[in-house]
Amino acid sequence: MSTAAYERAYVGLGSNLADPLTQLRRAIKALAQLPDTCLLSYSSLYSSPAEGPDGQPDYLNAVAELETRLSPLDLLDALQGIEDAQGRSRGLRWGARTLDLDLLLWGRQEQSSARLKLPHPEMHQRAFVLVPLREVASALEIPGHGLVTKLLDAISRVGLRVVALP
Ligand code: ROI
Repeated sequence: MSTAAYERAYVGLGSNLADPLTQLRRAIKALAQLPDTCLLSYSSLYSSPAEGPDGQPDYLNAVAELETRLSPLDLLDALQGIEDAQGRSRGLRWGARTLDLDLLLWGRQEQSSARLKLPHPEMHQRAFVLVPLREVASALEIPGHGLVTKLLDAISRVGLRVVALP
């Protein structure tokens, strides 16, 4: 049993293959069952056009708020275990995927290793992350980048719409 303190962590969920609504609902159930971790809340599920390479189906995105005693790397391993269990294949870097779980924030930790960068390096400029994140943590500040609400003022939310409530 770990003696580590609990930290607040945020996970971004995304899917654009194989029935994304089912993928995200399954992933949320799996997050609720992680060891040494409580699922505190999760956002509405948002449909959004794929950012990056053209020609992909729209994504379904959401954010989950956790309290965890897992270290960042143990949590990352656990998230990759959920992705693998839901048939994620690791092909193209920005290709379509059944399930993508991004560790966005782990406490106020800032780190940059080959496997894990915290905060997630693109989160502060992605509406499909910031809009659901604001829903679960309206006063949150991203270390190095500022308040989620302020960041949202600066970016476009075109195409993002709620398709299912939490
Ligand atoms: N675009 C959207 N809208 N949502 C995602 O989750 C997402 N994930 C990705 C890339 C390909 C960058 N585009 C995305 O990995």
